Amino acid sequence: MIDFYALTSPNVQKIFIMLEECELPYNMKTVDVWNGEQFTPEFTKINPLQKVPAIVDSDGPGGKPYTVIESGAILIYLAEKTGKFIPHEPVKRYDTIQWLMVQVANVGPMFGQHVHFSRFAPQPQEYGGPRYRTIVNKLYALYEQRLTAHPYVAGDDYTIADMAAFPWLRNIQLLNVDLAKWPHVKKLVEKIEARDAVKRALAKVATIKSSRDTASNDAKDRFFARGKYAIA
Ligand SMILES: N[C@@H](CCC(=O)N[C@@H](CS)C(=O)NCC(=O)O)C(=O)O
Repeated sequence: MIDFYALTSPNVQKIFIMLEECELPYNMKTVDVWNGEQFTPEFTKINPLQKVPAIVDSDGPGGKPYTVIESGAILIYLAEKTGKFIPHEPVKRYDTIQWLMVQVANVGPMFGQHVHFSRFAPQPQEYGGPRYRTIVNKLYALYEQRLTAHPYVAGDDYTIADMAAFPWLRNIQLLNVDLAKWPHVKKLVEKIEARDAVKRALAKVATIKSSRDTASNDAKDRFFARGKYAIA
């Protein structure tokens, strides 16, 4: 059985999708990051980075419990555990891994900064605003170009590279992006949204209540590492 430490964010959605695609049984354990539950000693033992997602697989390597943090590492772990959604043929496998890395090293952090500076930071953001908007647009352009030549992010097959990119690429309301500008990205998003496992995953996410809009100012300061929580 897999204990899955979760909430609603795109990085967590990737893991819901993979678990549902692989039909792996799991216990969902929500961590209310908007109210500081990621900072408890119990959760910090599971993930010293104090972020979701994280999983604890009771049937890990050698049949022993094993903990995995970081959405990209969790996707690779589950793909190798099940032999699914990561091709065996070397070129296809490395194509999958490198496009997964493009997502975790660029899309996740930069889209996250864009959301922060456009939605949560004091306005107007004359420096951070245009900087992260530009980076987001350049990343959409990269995926658009890639998907003009290939049906899926890593090539011919639906892989963990798609599952990683999809929750961010479809997050158009939060990002304030018009997908009409990126027709091949739009096509991929629609294709993945139509999958039964993805529908099940998104339905699970929809059952989780986020405290984003109700968290206290102090909890938000801690979440955003600002005010009295800033470290000089
Ligand atoms: N690189 C990590 C990022 C995870 C992440 O940013 N998680 C957010 C979800 S909202 C979180 O737990 N934030 C809590 C915090 O930063 O205190 C991954 O891809 O798993």
